Amino acid sequence: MTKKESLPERLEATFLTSAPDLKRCPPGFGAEVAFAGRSNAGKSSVLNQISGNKRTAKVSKTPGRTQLLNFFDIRTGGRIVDLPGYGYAKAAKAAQKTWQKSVNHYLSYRNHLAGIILVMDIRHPNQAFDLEMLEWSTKSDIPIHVLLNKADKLSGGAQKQILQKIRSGYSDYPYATVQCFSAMRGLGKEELITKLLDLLATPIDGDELIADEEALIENGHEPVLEDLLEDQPSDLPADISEDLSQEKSQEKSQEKSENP
Ligand SMILES: Nc1nc2c(ncn2[C@@H]2O[C@H](COP(=O)(O)OP(=O)(O)OP(=O)(O)O)[C@@H](O)[C@H]2O)c(=O)[nH]1
Ligand SMILES: [Mg+2]
Repeated sequence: MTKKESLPERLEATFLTSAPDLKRCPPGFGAEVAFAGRSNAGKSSVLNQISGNKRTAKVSKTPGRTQLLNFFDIRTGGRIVDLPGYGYAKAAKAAQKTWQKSVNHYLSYRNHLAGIILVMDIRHPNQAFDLEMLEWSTKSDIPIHVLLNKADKLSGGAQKQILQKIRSGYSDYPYATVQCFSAMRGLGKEELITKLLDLLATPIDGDELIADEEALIENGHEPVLEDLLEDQPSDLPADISEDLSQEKSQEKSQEKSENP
């Protein structure tokens, strides 16, 4: 995608299926790009912004909304997989373990994984889970693109400052690219769509889903990401702190199924 005029304004995305674990993921078909990140960072909102449809994925003010691996077909080719978030400490431990295991196994063993969009809240970047993802993707040669989401919460100057700081701190992660984004306002959309089209066009070697994850684990293929169940956000710098309770007070009730 070199010519700006040929860049689509949105990537049409159609919900395909939800899977509770790797075994129940659909057979792979083309490249998959996973949206990963802490709970409430805005993964599902990012997908809705780039698909131009607020209803593509379910969004909630309550962290922990996405609890299944949600697959979306992209009309121009490939799939996006909206993953459950990490680090929502208030969720029942057993439930957290179940869905975080499913994320770990998906990332560790899914053949079709071509890249990761790592969504962070720009006000709480580089949490333990984020750094682990960056390290793992670097070791595994999986391209990773970091979105500093909710940029609308900060001034343009503060956005630039944080972007620069994060970029210059990633010298150990040569595959990582970083941008500011706002799922609410669409800021950074062209850059993200360009990146996604590139990743979604990745040729995939070998086709089938690795069906037997247990066998892989027994053979010594440990999942790459481990327990980060209580990865709490660090304190906000005073100049960009804000009342997070406002987000909670706007909470709307959500339907039980994650997607229609
Ligand atoms: N101001 C602002 N709010 C955002 C933005 N992106 C997401 N949000 C809000 O953040 C909250 C969480 O968004 P989700 O998209 O559900 O987050 P998620 O990462 O999918 O969360 P889980 O499914 O729990 O992992 C919602 O209240 C969104 O409206 C953004 O760019 N700006
Ligand atoms: Mg979500």
